[in-house]
Amino acid sequence: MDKRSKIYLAGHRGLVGSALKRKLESKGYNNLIFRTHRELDLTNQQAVNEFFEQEKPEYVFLAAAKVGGILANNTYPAEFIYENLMIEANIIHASYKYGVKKLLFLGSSCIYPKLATQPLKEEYLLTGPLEETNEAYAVAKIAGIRLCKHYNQQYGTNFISVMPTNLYGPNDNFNLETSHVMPALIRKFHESKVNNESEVVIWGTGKPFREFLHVDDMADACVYLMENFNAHDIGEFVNIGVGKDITIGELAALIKEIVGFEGELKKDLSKPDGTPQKLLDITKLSSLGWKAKISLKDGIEQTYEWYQSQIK
Ligand code: GFB
Repeated sequence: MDKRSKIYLAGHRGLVGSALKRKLESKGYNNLIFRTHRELDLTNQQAVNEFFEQEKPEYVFLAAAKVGGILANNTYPAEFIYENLMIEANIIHASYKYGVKKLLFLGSSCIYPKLATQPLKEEYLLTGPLEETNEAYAVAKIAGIRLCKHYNQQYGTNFISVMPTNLYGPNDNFNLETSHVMPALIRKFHESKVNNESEVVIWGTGKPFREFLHVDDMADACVYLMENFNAHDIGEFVNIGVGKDITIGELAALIKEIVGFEGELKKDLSKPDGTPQKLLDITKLSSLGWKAKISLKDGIEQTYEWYQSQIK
């Protein structure tokens, strides 16, 4: 990839896509192309083929996806499986058909079996049953990994897959029904503080462990891999994480402190816990020479500042 390469960034307005856009632009890549959802429906194969035929991108970052937190995944599984399968299949196939030099596909740590040994090594893929709350999304993401693998195998393409842990940061979805835990808790603690409320409700038991990576670190890792490696260096895919996790209860306590809320925590046990733990093994990533730089505390403080700037 050189600075003038034509790079298509799919999903440039989302959490990961917008971070990739900031990272690529700050590194001087000056031939980036984007389309909004309204301009290009990525679930429409014909529209995607026409776009690739016309634009002929040289590199693709596939950060477009239907994503959401535990409740959204559990409530709309048909949308999660259908939209993600269509987006991946259309973009990956068009990238092969129109000669893209390298593509980066983003998966998720929920692809691993629910009760896999921790930390999760890449080779644990498809060794056991998935977590029920996000099975639809996970199956779609596993299909994306295998599309890349088999296109590389049969057609000699250069499609890389990466599996990030739970991500957070600017441009996240802060809708309390559909978001992930991090933006939900930042918003809940903030609103309770501002409204002088006495308690904040967290979903589930607070016991599950989650690993959190700031999206600017994620973007940095993705660009680093695209600049320095090819699919055959990486193997089927590589985990992207920090190698450390905390419980949801500990996360809530940390956000409470950062926001400065002084009331109590209450648990809503009618909401699901999801998978008990999904800590990524980052041995392969470390051996490729990358590690995260943003601490969890700094990352949450920065994200809270961003959130406050948006609601003014
Ligand atoms: O982030 P989250 O929605 O998704 O939930 P997953 C993580 C944990 O936080 C669960 C708890 O145990 C939730 O019950 N939690 C506590 C909350 N309070 C809240 C709250 O107010 N909102 C939310 N959303 N959770 C998703 C998958 O799983 O992770 C996706 O569904 C994807 O497919 C994504 O893989 C990264 O970590 O459980």
